[in-house]
Amino acid sequence: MTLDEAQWHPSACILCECNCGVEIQLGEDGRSFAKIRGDKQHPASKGYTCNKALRLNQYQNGETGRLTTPLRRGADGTFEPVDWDTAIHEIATSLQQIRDTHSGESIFYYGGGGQGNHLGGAYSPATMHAFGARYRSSALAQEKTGEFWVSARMLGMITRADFEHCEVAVFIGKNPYQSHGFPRARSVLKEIAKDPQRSMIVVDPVRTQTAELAEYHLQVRPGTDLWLVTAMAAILVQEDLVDHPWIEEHLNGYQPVAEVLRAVPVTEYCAIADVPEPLVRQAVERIAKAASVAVFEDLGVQMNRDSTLVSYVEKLVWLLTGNFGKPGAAYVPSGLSAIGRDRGYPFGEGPRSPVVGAPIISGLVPCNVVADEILTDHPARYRAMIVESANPAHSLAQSTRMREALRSLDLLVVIDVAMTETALLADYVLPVPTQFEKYEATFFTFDFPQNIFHLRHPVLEAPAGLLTEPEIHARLVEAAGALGEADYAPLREAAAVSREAFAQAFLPLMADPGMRRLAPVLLYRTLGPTLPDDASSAAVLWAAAHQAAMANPDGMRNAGYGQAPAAGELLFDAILAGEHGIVTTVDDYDASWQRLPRERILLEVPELLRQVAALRDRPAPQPDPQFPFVLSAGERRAFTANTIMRDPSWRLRDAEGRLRISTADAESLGVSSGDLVRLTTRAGNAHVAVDVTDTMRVGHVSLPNGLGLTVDGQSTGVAPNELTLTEDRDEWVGTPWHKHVPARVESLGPTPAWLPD
Ligand SMILES: Nc1nc2c(c(=O)[nH]1)N[C@H]1C(S)=C(S)[C@@H](COP(=O)(O)OP(=O)(O)OC[C@H]3O[C@@H](n4cnc5c(=O)[nH]c(N)nc54)[C@H](O)[C@@H]3O)O[C@H]1N2
Ligand SMILES: Nc1nc2c(c(=O)[nH]1)N[C@H]1C(S)=C(S)[C@@H](COP(=O)(O)OP(=O)(O)OC[C@H]3O[C@@H](n4cnc5c(=O)[nH]c(N)nc54)[C@H](O)[C@@H]3O)O[C@H]1N2
Ligand code: SF4
Ligand SMILES: [Mo]
Repeated sequence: MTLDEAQWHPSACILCECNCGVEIQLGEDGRSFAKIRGDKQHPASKGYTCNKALRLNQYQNGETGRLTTPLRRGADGTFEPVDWDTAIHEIATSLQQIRDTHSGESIFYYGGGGQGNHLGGAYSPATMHAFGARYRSSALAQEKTGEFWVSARMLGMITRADFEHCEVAVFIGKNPYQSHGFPRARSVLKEIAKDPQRSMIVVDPVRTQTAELAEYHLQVRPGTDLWLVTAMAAILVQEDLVDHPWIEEHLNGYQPVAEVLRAVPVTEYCAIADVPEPLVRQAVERIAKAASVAVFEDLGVQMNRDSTLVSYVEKLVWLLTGNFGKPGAAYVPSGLSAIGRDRGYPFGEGPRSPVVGAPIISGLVPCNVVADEILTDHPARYRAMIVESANPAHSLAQSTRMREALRSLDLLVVIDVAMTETALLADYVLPVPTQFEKYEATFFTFDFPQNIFHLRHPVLEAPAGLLTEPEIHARLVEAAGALGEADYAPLREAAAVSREAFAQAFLPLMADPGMRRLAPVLLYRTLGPTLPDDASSAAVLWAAAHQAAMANPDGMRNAGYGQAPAAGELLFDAILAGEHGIVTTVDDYDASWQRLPRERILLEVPELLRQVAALRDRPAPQPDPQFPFVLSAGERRAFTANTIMRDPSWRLRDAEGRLRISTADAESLGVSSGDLVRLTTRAGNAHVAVDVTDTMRVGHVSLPNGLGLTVDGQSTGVAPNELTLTEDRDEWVGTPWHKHVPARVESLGPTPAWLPD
């Protein structure tokens, strides 16, 4: 058989949240990825991939520091291999001791999935419950929690927007040409750019590839988006460009909001943001006259000063113009999980972290307080941590402090494929198969009007000696004595009879809240073994499918699944069989309205509106003479993928991750592309080669994210969080200011060192 005739295995790219469908052909060794192509049968990506997917072999087979056996830290501080039974037994014993001596609440869970793998994390509530753990977090609590909270306050649900069908696309601190965030992003951007009827507005200090395609590039001064976006909302009100009938019909709180916006000095705010006022006005008028507007705010503002306030005012812009619940506008996605759902307590109310008292949004403790929650003698401090599929020693602010916190724990357990920066600090490292060696899926399915789900089947066999995440969770839960044969036997019997019998045996158990938390493992051990092709890991999706059928009856009926409860069963079977991904819901545009918990959307969030009003009295931000540059620490580029891709040879360009700097700044420093500079922040310093470009504003420099990984003792590039501080965070929800780090840049090149005065 030649390679061309070899089998194409459907799977997905795991490097960003889009999870484009791919097909993979294995080489003759049966393990290397010989060829990768976009999967035309995938219902969202439809054959699309970006450049990053084509070299996924580097994740599967590259120099990654792949783990092959469970490891335990020995008395001398080095790792020693241990067998699984020993590892699970010792971890469970240690967690029980911590629970019994202190409280289960001192056991903290972090992670649960990167960009491609959420299936394992879906089992984590069972482990947390088995050991009495209560607090958790993930990367979402350093990016999206501000937006989640604002959405909860205003709409009661999260929203996404329909870029495929919009007349005007607006990107605020978002570079979808590189970072994607919606299906087939580059194609959609190019379609908008070349259509004379449609427009793109980009708010970004950098002339990104997205900005290059835009009709309006508002090249904002870094960190002043609040002034700019407030001016935009104000122009709508002051020029009476708002959609009055729609507001009357759907919104509450227009009057107080309009009053604040009427008082905004637009000229002054545009000057602070350093964007020409006529350009701002043109962009706003374009939004107002469009039949539909889709807006995406992302890390450029969410990891920046005033992020929560910007999220709020950004939503005012599209709500005042009626851009919700219609083609090309914002929508509420269906989905198999509750990612981002928050109760939206008024500020100061609602759950809080035990030591710092930081607000917990969508169930997540702010990432920037995790170290503070550990490095203290407070009795409620976290003493043990389970890290699954995340790399907080690298990805959270102020790595030096995070490492200190992780080292000071009584117990750190890391579940990963590779010896990561976090795993290096662990007491136990538990190795798992890669995302191509097991069933996997994500819950990042936010498409509309047609939503999808993709359960990926294994492409190759896992090496011996590894356990999947669901198996690890099941063993930990059993070692804790929370579940056992007595719980499984009746369900297994029922499962042997029929799914219906299983449902009848299972559902009554769910009346008990503890059992509900343990349900994933219960399903894995009982329904799991009855699933075809060793798909036990997918068992948790059975419950998710039934819940989805109840939550989205119309969308599921339109997608051909009929009515609950049969619809849930049909959906689950379709998920199991649908190797290329399947359509889960086909919504009417009205579905967004039906998904809102309240009939009307609230424009007024009093505590936030007060701060918008108070902006008039706030002085314009001034650079610190000690740190005259603003560093964006962690930009998405053509070859970055968080820390998922550890093999540096994956990067065909920008291998060492250069510091981008404007032509004018490079001239005054006397440096050219490739020269080394010393980059200093309040947290630390690094030596890095510069890339001189006229896409950057004067005074702004940027570093890529995900570099500075250590593989086999070798490190490439700068780890961004060696340069950030945990205290630099949002006043409301604690999200970091990674895109706005005051910095100093000094030449180390052949020319004399330049020092600021
Ligand atoms: N290639 C690639 N794609 C990815 C990822 C990856 O690692 N690599 N990661 C994925 C993940 S986890 C996420 S969360 C998304 C993030 O996706 P994005 O948010 O699009 O990514 P970033 O490049 O971090 O930041 C976006 C933009 O913010 C701009 N910015 C910096 N400062 C400011 C400011 O003061 N104001 C404004 N308005 N903008 C500013 C930057 O110039 C940049 O263009 O990307 C996903 N996609
Ligand atoms: N300064 C700065 N910091 C940032 C950002 C920034 O822009 N600037 N961006 C932030 C953002 S938006 C994000 S999303 C985070 C991302 O940071 P994290 O959430 O910490 O996650 P990743 O870097 O995606 O790392 C995923 C981990 O999963 C492991 N892995 C891969 N496959 C599997 C698997 O099948 N099973 C298991 N168990 N593990 C697996 C990888 O080896 C890796 O260790 O970084 C954040 N940190
Ligand atoms: S990195 Fe590219 S190919 Fe991979 S999922 Fe994202 S957009 Fe698709
Ligand atoms: Mo992210």
